[in-house]
Amino acid sequence: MSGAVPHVRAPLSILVMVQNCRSRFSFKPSTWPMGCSMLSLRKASPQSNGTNVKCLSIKTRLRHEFFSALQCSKFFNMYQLSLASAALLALLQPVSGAVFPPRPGVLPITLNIENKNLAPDGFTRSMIVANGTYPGPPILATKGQTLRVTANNKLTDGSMRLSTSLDFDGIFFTGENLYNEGSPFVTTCPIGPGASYTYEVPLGTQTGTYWYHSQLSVQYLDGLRGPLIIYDPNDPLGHLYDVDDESTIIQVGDWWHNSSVPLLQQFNDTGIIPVSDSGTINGVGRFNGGPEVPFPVINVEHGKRYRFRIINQSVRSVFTVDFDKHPMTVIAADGVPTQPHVVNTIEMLAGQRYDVVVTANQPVGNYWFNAPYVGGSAARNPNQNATLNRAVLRYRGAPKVEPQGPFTAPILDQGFLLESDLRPLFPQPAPTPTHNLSFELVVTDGLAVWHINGVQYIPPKDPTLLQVLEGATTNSSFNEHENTFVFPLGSVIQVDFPPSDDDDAHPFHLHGMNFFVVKSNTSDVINTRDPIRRDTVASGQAGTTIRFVLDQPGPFFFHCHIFWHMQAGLGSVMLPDPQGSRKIVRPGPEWDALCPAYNALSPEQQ
Ligand SMILES: [Cu+2]
Repeated sequence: MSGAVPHVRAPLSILVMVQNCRSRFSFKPSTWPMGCSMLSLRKASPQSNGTNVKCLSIKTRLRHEFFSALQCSKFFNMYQLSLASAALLALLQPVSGAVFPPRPGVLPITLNIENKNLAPDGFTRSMIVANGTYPGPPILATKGQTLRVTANNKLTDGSMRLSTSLDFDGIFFTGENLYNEGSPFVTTCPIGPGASYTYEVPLGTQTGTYWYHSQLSVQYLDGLRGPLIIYDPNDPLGHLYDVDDESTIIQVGDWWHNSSVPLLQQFNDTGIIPVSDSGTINGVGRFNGGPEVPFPVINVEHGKRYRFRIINQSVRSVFTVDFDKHPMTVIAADGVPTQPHVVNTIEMLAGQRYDVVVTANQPVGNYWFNAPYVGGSAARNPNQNATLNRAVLRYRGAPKVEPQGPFTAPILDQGFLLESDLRPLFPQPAPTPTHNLSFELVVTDGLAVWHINGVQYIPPKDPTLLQVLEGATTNSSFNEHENTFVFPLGSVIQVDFPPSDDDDAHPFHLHGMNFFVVKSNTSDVINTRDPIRRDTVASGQAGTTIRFVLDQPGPFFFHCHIFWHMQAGLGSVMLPDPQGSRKIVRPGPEWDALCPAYNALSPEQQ
């Protein structure tokens, strides 16, 4: 990559054209409003050796109304990274698939998604893993970077889905970049076996604890899940801890010995979610009667303070975590910093994350980290023993033995985290809603069928975003089962989940943004003054109310993070401003190719 770097006065409207097979840009620059920075576009020249350059033209007009003062820097980042690098450079990339060298600010990651026999809890099974490990390799980014994640689908084992798609759980997406968001049949089509896709994900100003997983069907139960951490070099809570690195990531999840395709068939046949065989902590677990797989070890040093980033990567189960004799100071929920709040025990639903600080201030020794779990009736699966899900917190200098004493179940009435007790570090009042929705979640007894207000979500063949690009504009553009709600840009949506009598609380998760938890399932208090913001919230027996601002156009998936429930119908799509989406979203040819390729696959290959 070489050539001139034309500096363009940052534009109010810009016309970008790439013509023919050579890199000819024509700009129609004018000036940025509100003093945005200069925009620089690096011109990529075609390879002089005559390699084919993709022949495409792109015409983008950016509208003035997107450049409010608040959005200025956000938009600038997005523009520079998404449009300039992703669209222009991708278009000019030789068809042979040459890889751009790493650039400052870009974090290139390759995930080879493949089948492999592993035994997380001592039982060997074929799995779906990224780069050979369960959980997948940690994606460790720094604030402001752009992830460039190339997923190479090398799946061959037909007992699991052969296609795949990655979700970057909790990461914010702009309307322009929504096509890289990875939700099958909402913003994209799955990646078929043998195919690849590169997700370009600018992280903007986001920081915190996130994760990635397959978003296709219940495929992530086969192992395709891993952490995604965005470190903040100027963390406002950085003075509270000494250690925050790969060793302080704690991933818990439920685990099955069978594969997702037969398990899903079993669910569809009976209406009963298959109960997991075990749980894992950082990919290691035990089951009744299984081998004594060594418990995972979390190493600490006396006197130091550790920022543990705890991620519930389960497909269904609720995990309740505590450290024996070590209280936890909660400092973030779902990536959003909170005012420090000391607890002993935290209940985590599927998809939720908590960052906690733990001080290694006990006598040098070994202590249990307990993570028992609940997901359905354990009596249905004799393999399951939730009390075997634990790890060893080991002080430096302690003997390499298991902690003394029995496993102790967490004491629920003492120091138990109530979500409603959390306050954001930077409080904002909840905005006033412009639209109200009420989501009543009802199961059909004996069937794997769930409804939201009587509607079972069934994904369309063409992703919502593709339909938008092809002209879908109103609620009636979508069939009932797409459960899609069109709103004007800037709408503030309030969603009420009325109290339910379900055994499971449903962890509702919104893609691409987070929401204000105005009423938590853990409290009767309505808090519009300083509610926490998160992206996955329990809706259950006490009722829950959330609000979110739809300030980016395009379809955002909103679903239960118990993927069995999502698969059975607990899904919906928030669709602000489809016309606006159509004007600004410009997926590249790699995205365009996904649906035709997927639709051409046999059902077994999908
Ligand atoms: Cu659910």
